[in-house]
Amino acid sequence: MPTRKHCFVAIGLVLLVARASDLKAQDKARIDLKGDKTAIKAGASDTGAKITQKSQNVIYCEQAVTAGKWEKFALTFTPEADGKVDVMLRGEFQANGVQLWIDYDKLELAGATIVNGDFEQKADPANVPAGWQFKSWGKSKVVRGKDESHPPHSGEAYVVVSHVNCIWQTLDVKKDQAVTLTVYARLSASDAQDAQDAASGEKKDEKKMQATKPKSYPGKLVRILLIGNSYSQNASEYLPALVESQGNSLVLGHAEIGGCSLEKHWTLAQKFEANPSDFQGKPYSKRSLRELLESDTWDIVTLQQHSWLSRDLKTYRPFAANLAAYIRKYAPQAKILVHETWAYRTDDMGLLKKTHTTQEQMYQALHDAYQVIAKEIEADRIIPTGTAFQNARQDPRWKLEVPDNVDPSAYKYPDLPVQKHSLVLGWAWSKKGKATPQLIYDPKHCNAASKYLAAVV
Ligand SMILES: [Ca+2]
Repeated sequence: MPTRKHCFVAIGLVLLVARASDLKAQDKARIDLKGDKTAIKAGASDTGAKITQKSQNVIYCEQAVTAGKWEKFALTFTPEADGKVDVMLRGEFQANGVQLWIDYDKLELAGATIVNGDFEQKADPANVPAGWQFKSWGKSKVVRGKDESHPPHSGEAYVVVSHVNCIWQTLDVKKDQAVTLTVYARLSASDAQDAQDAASGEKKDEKKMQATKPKSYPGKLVRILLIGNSYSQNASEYLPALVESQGNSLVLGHAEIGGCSLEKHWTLAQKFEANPSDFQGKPYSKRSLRELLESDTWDIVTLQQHSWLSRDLKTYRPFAANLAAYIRKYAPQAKILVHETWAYRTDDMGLLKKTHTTQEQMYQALHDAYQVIAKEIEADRIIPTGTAFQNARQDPRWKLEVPDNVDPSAYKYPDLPVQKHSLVLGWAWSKKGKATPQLIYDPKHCNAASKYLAAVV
């Protein structure tokens, strides 16, 4: 029989659980501070914001918000040198993949100067507030007018932003001059509206996105970020022309380095996280993986292993899973696609010859590894480029014809050995870095035929 003590314990547990779920349900506004080579030190918040010093130049500040009620959000930081600090207004990115929409108004600073912190200055034609920069502007907006159900905190305008669709302004700061920021925030009505739309099954989001889609993107628009190497470059080279030929539009982002493995992509992303001003963490045209992930609302992000390593499942772990989690964190809307590489040509004198591996064995091993890893990271789909190549190669109509034991010295420019039905470059003349063309041999990278095939896949 339960004793009275048991009852108290049980009630206590119920209260604890209720409390935990209350805390979990709290929605938060989020302000990020990022010093450009300028170390900044987090100070206190007199409004109870949670302030996290992420690195010596980066501070995250989060504070609970409620719908329909403006609440003060205050924080203090101190620059350790003269320099520049970005103040970014955004919403929390919740663990369930929901990105919150937050209204902000009346941002004021002590210790530094802000432009248009009240969002009253007229926005440009795209409705971006004067003085502010933006990321993924689209559904974010300046709301102007005194709508009685959602009034501004002050003046006639406020801004609506989310985690991905955020705005920022760069401040000039002085060494040891503490900066205090105060702003008013509330859970946006547009967030509540989105939730209602989703619940009622209406596709208003889609309609809104189509309505705000710039005119320069005819037809359907797809945004793809490729995390890969020379193989993803080859495989996507003809994709823009192919998409445009159908009257549609493509935004293609490149997180690519020649010969790059999943491990290297991950290591470089970690370098950026450890120190955002470390140039090694920004290997993609001076941008980091995180900056690329956050630079657009990608529909698809692809992951690809280095071709030589692609046969070996061990080399994918744990880097494919780490990168998938990273993508889900910074591009939560994107589908993750695993982008298959392909086997080398049968006359490859490197990997195939040296490891006594046949083309079919190489294909089967890499295909199996991509399958396993796609399942492990819960990828949305595999792009079966290697399978398409292998199917084409096994078709008797497309049988490769290439002579055995080619002697390069026997060929004079522009003559080439016969290599009918090749799906890779193979023998080719190259002038790269040389005065006269040299006969080179590449059993891995695409020729025009396979670039086309890869783009179609
Ligand atoms: Ca205002």
